Amino acid sequence: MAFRPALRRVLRQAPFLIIALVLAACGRDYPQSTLRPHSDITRMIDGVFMNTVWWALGVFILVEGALVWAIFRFRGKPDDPEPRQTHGNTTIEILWTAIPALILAMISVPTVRAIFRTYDEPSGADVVRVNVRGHQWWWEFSYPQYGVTSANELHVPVGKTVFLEMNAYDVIHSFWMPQLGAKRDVFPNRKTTLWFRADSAGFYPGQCAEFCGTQHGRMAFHVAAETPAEFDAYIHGLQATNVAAAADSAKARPDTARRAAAPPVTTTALAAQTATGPDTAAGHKLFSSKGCVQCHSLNAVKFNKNLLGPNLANVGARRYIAAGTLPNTDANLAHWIQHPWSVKHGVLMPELGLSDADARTLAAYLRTHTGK
Ligand code: HEC
Ligand SMILES: [Cu+2]
Repeated sequence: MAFRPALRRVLRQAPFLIIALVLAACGRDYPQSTLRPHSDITRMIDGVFMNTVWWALGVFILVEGALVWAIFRFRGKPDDPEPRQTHGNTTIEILWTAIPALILAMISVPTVRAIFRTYDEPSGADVVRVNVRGHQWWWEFSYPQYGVTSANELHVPVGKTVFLEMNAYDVIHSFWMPQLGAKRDVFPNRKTTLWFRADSAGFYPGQCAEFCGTQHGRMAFHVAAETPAEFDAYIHGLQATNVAAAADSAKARPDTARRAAAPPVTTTALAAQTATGPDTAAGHKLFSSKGCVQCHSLNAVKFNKNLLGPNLANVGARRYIAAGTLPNTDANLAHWIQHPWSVKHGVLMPELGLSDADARTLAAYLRTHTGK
């Protein structure tokens, strides 16, 4: 039959496949592993997991040990007489009911306690609050205390408690940071929460963990846990993009200039935001004429129904674009702008038929928007 040679080929390669799998376990990077906890909440969850592992290991060794011992100790020989017949043993029955019940209690009490702890709502002036919103197929992170919003990169200060209040714009998603937090579903019309306190700086991967459409697998994000000073600089940079915008619109509409009363802006913040040079001027023009402005703000503002895309206030400095799908290189940025559907088929951002040159000009323009 036709499948026989194919089957033989697969079988011949199976050892290599198995070796590859085993070697993969030696990799030093565990991108989406909960076994490398870096926050108090994931250490607690890891504790629950290891507690279960040790108990299970103990049970396994005892039960299998007793089994193997009994097999050899009471092995029958062909001319053995029939063994003594017994019926029931109350002591043993009580023991093998009580001991498993006790073991289950040792596992379930810490587990249930940990589950409830993940639902705590931390309070206090020190808590950094973040509103998380799931969109097909990207994540929006707003900081209500600071009035800024960004996408796909959650910046948090190490050592401070972060409280996430989450929902979804369209369908059900699930917010999962394997090394920093638990996993929690997010819903269009219900708030769910999660908290964590990162204990070491790093750039940690996260992922949507609830099937939410064809590009669900490309709905990742990252958490940048950084020093409080770096975090402050990040927030101030985003705030500057909003201040610059207020100043710009005040310039455009002189009658509102006085009302806008924007706080003083440092010239460096403005310089970073204002398009300068022929390249960025051309990009600035393309950004409106090609319709990008329909969906994207260049300020760190929240999503709204009239702007279907993430804001691009600091897109030049994000490490990835398209929700963790592409490293943010110049070539990838231009490629995404020109052919978003070849990266994420079905994405809300349309193929706009841009020329190579236009895509490069737009990418160079967006690169200057670093939120710094
Ligand atoms: C109809 C709305 C729409 C239009 C028009 C649009 N985009 Fe987008 N854009 C989106 C959406 C939605 C995303 C998020 C896609 C995702 O990651 O799933 C996005 C993502 C992006 C990103 C990646 C942002 C990030 O941080 O991941 C860039 C860069 C971008 N768009 C640039 C542009 C440019 C430049 C134009 C104009 C040529 C444009 N977009 C036109 C909707 C739009
Ligand atoms: Cu999702």
